[in-house]
Amino acid sequence: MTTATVGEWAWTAESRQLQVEVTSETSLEMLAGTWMLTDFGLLLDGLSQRRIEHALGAGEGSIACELNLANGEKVQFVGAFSEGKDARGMLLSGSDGDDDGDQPGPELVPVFQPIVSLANGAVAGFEALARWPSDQAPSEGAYREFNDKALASNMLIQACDALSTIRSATSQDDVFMQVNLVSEDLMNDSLIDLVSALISGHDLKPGQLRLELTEQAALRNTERAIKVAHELRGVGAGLVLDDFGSGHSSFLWLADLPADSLKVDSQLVAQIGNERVKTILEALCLLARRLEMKVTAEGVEDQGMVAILREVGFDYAQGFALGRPMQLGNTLKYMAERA
Ligand code: G
Ligand code: MN
Repeated sequence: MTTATVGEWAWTAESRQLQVEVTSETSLEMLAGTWMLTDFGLLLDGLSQRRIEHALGAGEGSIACELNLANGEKVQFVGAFSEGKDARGMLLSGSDGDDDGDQPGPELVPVFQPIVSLANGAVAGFEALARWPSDQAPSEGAYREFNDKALASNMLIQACDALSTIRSATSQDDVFMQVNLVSEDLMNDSLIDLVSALISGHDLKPGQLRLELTEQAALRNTERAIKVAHELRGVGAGLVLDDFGSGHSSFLWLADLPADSLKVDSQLVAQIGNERVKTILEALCLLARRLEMKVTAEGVEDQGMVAILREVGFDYAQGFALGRPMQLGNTLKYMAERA
């Protein structure tokens, strides 16, 4: 099932008060009001009571909590802490999607791959990539059995948490984070609200959280994808056109999508030694510049390519030669070593 936004909530830590506003006419209206946390807990089952107490007690980071109401319904609290241990966010109806016959996967964890500026060699940002926790990795092929509809929200929430940590640990205030979206994510009514809550909750600058989209992801409903893309921009997210130059990527898509950045497919980048490919890449970089977009080269496996990429006109490079995808701890070490 697709979740829908049904309201908003705000938590004041000092008074331990939870204010809930329900905007749609559902049986969740019973949650509306200004509650002491202990009273609100009476509407929930025992485990959910402890879950929300724990989440609101954390005082920092993001909140993503599925609650079972005493009457058997489910609701999700999603949001983030702002300054001073107060938090706010939104209320989603329904569950992550484990009640419609699909088998949800175990929670995937993000790893972060550096995206390096070719102008100065500094790490400008990261792409968050989903990985199986090492102790839960399924056997080859089992992966496709799962339909994890909460993947994008989980990745967005965890990636923004990590971005906040990287920002404060490195005092590199403008480092960005790119998160991949697939077509199902574009159909999710709560995506914009989640992105908006994360941007304001983590006090991110415009364009600091960037969503990567492939044309493939949007093929099923291009009109919807373009509408969502504009909405994402409207709430302060950046947009990256992923895998450009491979498969179906067309100039029509480039014309219609309000993207600020272009990621060039690794197959094309790998053939930069071929004169014809180099000419195509030069033209692509020029085109991007005219459209006021930045260009990233993907799959850079050879350190020797860096100078050529700069000369051709790329702004950023990403690939094993510049940094492997790393868990947050190693990402922080990597940043400290380069500082
Ligand atoms: O589709 P997308 O561009 O989001 O895919 C990124 C994938 O490419 C990740 O799974 C990442 O691990 C992989 N990747 C990143 N850098 C390199 C590289 O230098 N070489 C190869 N072969 N794969 C890479
Ligand atoms: Mn990507």
